[in-house]
Amino acid sequence: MKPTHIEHIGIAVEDLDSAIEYYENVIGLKCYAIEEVRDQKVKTAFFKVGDTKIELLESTDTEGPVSKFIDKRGPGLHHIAFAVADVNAALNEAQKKGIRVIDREGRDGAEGFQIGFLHPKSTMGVLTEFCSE
Ligand code: CMX
Repeated sequence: MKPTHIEHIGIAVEDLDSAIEYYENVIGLKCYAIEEVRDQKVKTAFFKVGDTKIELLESTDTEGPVSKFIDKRGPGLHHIAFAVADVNAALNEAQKKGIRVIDREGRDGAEGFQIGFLHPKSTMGVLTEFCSE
């Protein structure tokens, strides 16, 4: 597994509209897509910065991972996502190296990507995602 770049940085927010306003008016980025990802119980907003994206995450369900995260830790940096050629191979390889995976194989994420997560307790506190097109 060799990631090509940081595909996106996920940021948990309480209110998508006001977060979009901040990234547009203060940081100067343009939101180019808003998408609900039912499987992940989130509504997302995307901004491009070079090869990397900022993904804002607003929870759509009080039992969803982002809602739980905000309840426990407050809004803020949620995860880092590495672009890889094959998400299943990357998850497999991490697992073989003794890393605890959340997903054994890729699932559907935003923008048509296949995504899979490594558990933050196994990755020095950083929820880590692999994604492939
Ligand atoms: N980053 C770092 N640590 C995190 C974390 C995060 N994003 N989310 C939870 N944790 C911590 C918790 O605070 C907890 O730590 P403590 O025990 O020290 O308090 C620990 O991880 C484990 O928590 P848990 O109770 O076992 O599990 P949770 O129910 O909180 O779930 C997690 C945590 C990571 C397994 C779950 O959020 C998950 O499966 N995430 C993957 C899916 C996801 O996050 N989807 C949203 C984004 C989707 C997208 O990008 O489209």
